[in-house]
Amino acid sequence: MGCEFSIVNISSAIFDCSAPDLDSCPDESLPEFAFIGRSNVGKSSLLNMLAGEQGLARVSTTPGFTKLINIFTMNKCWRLVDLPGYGFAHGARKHRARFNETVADYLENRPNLCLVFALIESGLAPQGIDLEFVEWLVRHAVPFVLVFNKTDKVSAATVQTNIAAFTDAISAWFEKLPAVFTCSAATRQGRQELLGVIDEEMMAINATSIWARVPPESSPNLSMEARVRENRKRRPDLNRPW
Ligand SMILES: Nc1nc2c(ncn2[C@@H]2O[C@H](COP(=O)(O)OP(=O)(O)OP(=O)(O)O)[C@@H](O)[C@H]2O)c(=O)[nH]1
Ligand SMILES: [Mg+2]
Repeated sequence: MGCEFSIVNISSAIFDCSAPDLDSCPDESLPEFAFIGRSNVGKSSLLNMLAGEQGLARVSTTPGFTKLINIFTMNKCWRLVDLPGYGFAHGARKHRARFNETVADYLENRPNLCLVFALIESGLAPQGIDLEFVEWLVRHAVPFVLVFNKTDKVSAATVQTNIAAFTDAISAWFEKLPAVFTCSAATRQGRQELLGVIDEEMMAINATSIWARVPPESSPNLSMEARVRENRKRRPDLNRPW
């Protein structure tokens, strides 16, 4: 089906569905890469930038715009998932909505979730809610990389200062820090690097039947869900080599 080859060039990007909850998500046959971060941080814009298609995921200046789990299939063999952001809510529901339960359910229980891109606004000093969310990812053993975005809005020196402060604040939770990327949907900075991460994960998943030491004759039948699970089991410490 072509999935064994490099996926850095995206030749098809298709909207699959908007799911209100985990049960409504499509079948688990394809590996998924999800975007998460505070409302308005730029998740939908980054998805469009990676897919190379403006308007694929809806972008808005209004925080809290993405309210559903929006799923897109790339090259017919892997998916990008645009999740609702955290940290925004109207009026009385303010406290409840700090972290969306649907998102938590997806992140904890989606068996074909490969990797999360945790977006952090690069122009800001570490925010409590982002640190809290990263801690949640660590506690729930969700594999993730940090993506400091909107780098076009501030100087390179400010970006580096904020990244250093953020990684310093979370360093006690890791033996080795998660990989850090910088990007901008406006300048397309970071596109090749993030697609490279996806490429590596896809290659690892395709090789998982070898790691799982299943008899060769049964490996073609190993479900995608099982492959993703094996891949995650194999690197449970988040010490990823990217
Ligand atoms: N300058 C700049 N603006 C950006 C960038 N990425 C996104 N934006 C802007 O930030 C705003 C929010 O972008 P979205 O992509 O909708 O953010 P989101 O995280 O999906 O927001 P929610 O769905 O509300 O959680 C929009 O006005 C975008 O145009 C970027 O890299 N640079
Ligand atoms: Mg959005």
